[in-house]
Amino acid sequence: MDESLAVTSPGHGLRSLLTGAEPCQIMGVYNGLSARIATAAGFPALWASGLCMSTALGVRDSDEATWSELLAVVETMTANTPAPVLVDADTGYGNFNTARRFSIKAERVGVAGICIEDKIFPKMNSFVGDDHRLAPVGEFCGKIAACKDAQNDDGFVVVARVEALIAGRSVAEALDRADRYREAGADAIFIHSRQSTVEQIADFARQWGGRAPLVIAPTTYYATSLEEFGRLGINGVIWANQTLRAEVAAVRDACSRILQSGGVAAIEAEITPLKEIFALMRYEELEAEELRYADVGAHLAARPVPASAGDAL
Ligand code: SPV
Ligand code: MG
Repeated sequence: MDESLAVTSPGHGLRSLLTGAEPCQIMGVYNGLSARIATAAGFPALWASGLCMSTALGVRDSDEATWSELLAVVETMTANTPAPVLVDADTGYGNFNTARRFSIKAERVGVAGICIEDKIFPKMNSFVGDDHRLAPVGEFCGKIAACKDAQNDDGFVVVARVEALIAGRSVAEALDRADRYREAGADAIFIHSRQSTVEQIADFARQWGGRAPLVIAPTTYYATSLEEFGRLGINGVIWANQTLRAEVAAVRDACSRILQSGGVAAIEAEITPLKEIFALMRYEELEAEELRYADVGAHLAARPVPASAGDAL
């Protein structure tokens, strides 16, 4: 990556975060509200999680939602954050052509980049079952090249996600695939593992040796510190699904307590006050703008219309 690129677009913003001195924390979100909350909390970049968006749409993370349904959700995120959004593109929804169409449309809705994984469509979430078939290397390299060729902004980021370790293959195969994807044009590599410790990722990262920025999602090896990830040469850490899981826990608890007690008194002090919701959504901006445009409108309406007005019609 070219570190000298100015931060002039979401893609350039993400590039500079992925080439910083510390690993960048990328928060998983799934709608406009969660994007807004994560941004307000201070996360510099967001992950539009396929698992979380699918779950929030009431479908499974096995390409049950169409890519246009998902991009409609992603658009509500980019409308609610100035932070760069990296969107989970699953396998690219078919061949090189569907992948590049997704990529083009994702760029149009304002994302910083896409992350495309080397599995077969329809893919299954990496934590479900053991049937994770990998795409042929050449076919996946073609998808990466097609997405790179189709980008409009030179900062747009294409992350190649290596699922070899999820599929039970060796670190050597994961490294080989990652390097070929880098040569095909990938700007960064997402190496995924579902082991409960960091060893497998550490082994990969040491041998990778910084050939391109490395991104991980430590969902199962969550006990490792950010500092340790930094020492291993990891550039981006995606907290992929914790927001959704926090929401499920909180909403489930509220629903059960309201039903059991036949009222909301017991939880009122624990849930977010409406005034905080209004502040989060910047209702005060709407109020101020309403007054401003009433003034502008009144001023324009009071102006005398020049005698010639309308002659040209
Ligand atoms: C997602 O958040 O949709 C991901 C990450 O792809 S994972 O669920 O860990 O596969
Ligand atoms: Mg996903």
